[in-house]
Amino acid sequence: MQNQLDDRIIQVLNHEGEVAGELPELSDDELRAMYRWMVFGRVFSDRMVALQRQGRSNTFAPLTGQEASVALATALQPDDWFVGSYREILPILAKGVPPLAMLETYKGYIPTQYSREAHTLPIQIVLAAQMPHAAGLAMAIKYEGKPHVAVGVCGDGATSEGDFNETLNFAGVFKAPLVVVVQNNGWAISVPRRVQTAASFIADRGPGFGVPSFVVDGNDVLAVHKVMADCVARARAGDGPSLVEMMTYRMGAHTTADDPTKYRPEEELAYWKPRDPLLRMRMYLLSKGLLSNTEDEQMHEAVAAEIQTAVSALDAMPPTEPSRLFELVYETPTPQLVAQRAALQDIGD
Ligand SMILES: Cc1ncc(C[n+]2csc(CCOP(=O)(O)OP(=O)(O)O)c2C)c(N)n1
Ligand SMILES: [Mg+2]
Repeated sequence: MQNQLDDRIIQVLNHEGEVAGELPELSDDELRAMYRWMVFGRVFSDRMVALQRQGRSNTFAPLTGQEASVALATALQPDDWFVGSYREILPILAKGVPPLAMLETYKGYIPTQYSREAHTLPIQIVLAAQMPHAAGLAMAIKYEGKPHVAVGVCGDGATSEGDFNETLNFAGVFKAPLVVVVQNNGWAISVPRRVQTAASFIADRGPGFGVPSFVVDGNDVLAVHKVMADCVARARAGDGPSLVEMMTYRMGAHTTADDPTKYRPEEELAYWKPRDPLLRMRMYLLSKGLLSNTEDEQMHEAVAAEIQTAVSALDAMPPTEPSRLFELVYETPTPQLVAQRAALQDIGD
């Protein structure tokens, strides 16, 4: 049974970084760029956790272990849309949102302008609420007859929300040019994946909605890119949506406000540590002669310096005006919002 399940998981690189499947079409430079983004994600996430601990950032959701998620964006063109949650900041950065704009989010600013330019939406915190937005973007693309696609991403826990299932149903019926992706990282805060569905895979939802589905090794960046490239090509050709389940693991805490040692068995982390997506891609690049240990070190240093530049710019920005909270949803605020804004003003006075 276990083997049958494993057989369904699409892999390009095995855990040792050896080629175990069909390689996607990527140039040496593209492969190196992909790895650099993964390094960027690891360093950025660690830096954000440190900033939060120093009181320089709001709550942050680390992405350590989920760096292969960058490949959710690498098969996209600039005019394709990418929509995700707090866990998808790496593909959002790769889609073109500048690091400083991303940092601003964690200081209370909402970088709407950068998001629009990069064809992304600001990160979603309300679970699965981004999925109907992604379907809406896909339908807008379809109505306008444009050759673009939308990608909507959520976590395993979010698949229990109506929004997720309604998105799949709607996209299937109307053949939306949409790729629905689930980053199954094993946990929804302290709730394990097995409590979300009795099915072997979340991807099993797809056939029930008439949507083709794929299960991919979510720690294998090349496999994720390959599956995404195929699904994006199908959506672009007018053949409708697909569902992709990435089997991955959240190696850190849910957020900086969480302590996973309270609910997660240590053996689980021990199992996943050698399956670290960064390690696998590094081993592959080293074996192909596309990276040396020195180049790897230099890359880490360059990435840290780039992030430091953005952090310094962030530190120079004033704290956000709390009342901005009321500005971005309605053009004309509702009476409730007017009252709440006044109440906030009273607290401030
Ligand atoms: C509608 C809604 N319900 C509950 C929450 C609180 N909450 C925030 S993250 C989270 C767990 C999400 O797990 P998952 O979808 O697997 O994503 P992950 O955090 O693992 O990436 C919960 C319950 C929320 N943000 N939105
Ligand atoms: Mg999860």
